[in-house]
Amino acid sequence: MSNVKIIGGSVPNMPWQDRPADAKTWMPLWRYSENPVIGRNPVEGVARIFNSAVIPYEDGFIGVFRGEQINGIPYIYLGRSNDGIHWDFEKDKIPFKDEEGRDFMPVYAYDPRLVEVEGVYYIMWCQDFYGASIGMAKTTDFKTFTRIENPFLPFNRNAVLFPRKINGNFVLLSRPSDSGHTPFGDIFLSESPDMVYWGKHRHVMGKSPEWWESVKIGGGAAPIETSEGWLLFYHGVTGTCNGYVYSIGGAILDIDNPSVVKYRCENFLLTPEKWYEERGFVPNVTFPCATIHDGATGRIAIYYGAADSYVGLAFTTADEVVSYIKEHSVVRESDSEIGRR
Ligand code: BMA
Repeated sequence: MSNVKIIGGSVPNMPWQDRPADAKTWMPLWRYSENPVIGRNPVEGVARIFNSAVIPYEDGFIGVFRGEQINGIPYIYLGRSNDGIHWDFEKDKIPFKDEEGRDFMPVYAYDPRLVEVEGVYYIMWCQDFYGASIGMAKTTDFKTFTRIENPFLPFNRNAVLFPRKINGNFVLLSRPSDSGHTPFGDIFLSESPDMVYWGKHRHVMGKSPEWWESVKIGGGAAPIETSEGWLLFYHGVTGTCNGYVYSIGGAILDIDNPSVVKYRCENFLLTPEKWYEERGFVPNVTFPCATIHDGATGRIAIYYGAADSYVGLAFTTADEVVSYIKEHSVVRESDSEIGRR
C-alpha cells in the first residue's frame, strides 16, 4: 500500500494504465502504450499540439493547448475530454479580454499551464512583451478569459503556479531567460498576495553538473502536494553536437518553504527514446506541463510535449516516484539554502 500520500481530491476516472510487463523496472515512469495521445493536424488550422496542460473539470477534463497554427505561430486552444486521452478542441483560439473588457490577443502564446487556486483557473504562458515574457489570464467558467496585465518584466518563461497559497500568498515558479533558445536558466520562485504584484523572489534550483540538465532547467507541471513535500516534475536540458535534448526530472520541495529543495533526483525520470519523442519538428524533446493525480490511489498521469509535435502520457505512482527521487537524491548547496542573497 501507498506510504506517500497525495494531498488532494480523488479523480477515479483519470487516465491510467498499469506498468506494462516490458517496462524497465528500474525506471519510475512508464509510457502509455497508445502514445502519442494527440497527433498531427488535430484541428483545422493547427499543424501540431504539444506542451499543453490539462486538469479534471466537471465530469471529465479540460485543457489549454499549445496549437502551432499552419502559419507557424503558436496560440492557446481550449480542449475537452471525457477520459483525458481523446480530446475535442475548439477551432478558434481562446478569446482573451483585457481587464477593461477589450479583446486581447497576444502576438504569440506558447507552453500554457493551467492551475486552479480557490475556484479560479489561471492560465500562464509565454508571450511577447518586448521580449519573451510570462502571460497570464484567469477564468471561472472557461467561457470568459480575463488577461491579467504582464505580471513580470521580460525576459522570463515557464511560469508554474502552485495549486494553493502558501503562508497566505500565491506562489509561482518561473525561469528567467532570453528570447531565443536560451543557453542558461535556473528555477526561481515569487510570491504574490493578489496575482498582480509579485515579489520575495527566491532561487529554488539551478542547472546541475548532471549532464542531462547541465544547460538549463525549467518548471514543468504544477507541483503536487504530497506527505513528503511538493513533488515537482520539471524539464532539464543538455547540449549535444546536434542541439538540445529535453528530459523530465523530479524534485521534492519543502512544503512550507518551497524555495528549499529536500530531494532532487540525479537521474532523469524520462528522456526521449520513442519515435514520437526523437522525431518531429524539434527532435529529442520531452517537456512536462501538467499532471492529473488521484489522492485515493496515489496514481499520477504526466502530460508532456514530445518533439514539439505531439502530446504523450506517462504514468507513475506517488510512492514509486518519490522513493526513486529519494534514493537517487543529490542536493547541493544552492538547492538546500533558502534561495535569498
Ligand atoms: C523551448 C521552448 C519549448 C520547446 C523547446 C524545444 O525553448 O520553446 O516550447 O518545446 O524549446 O524546442
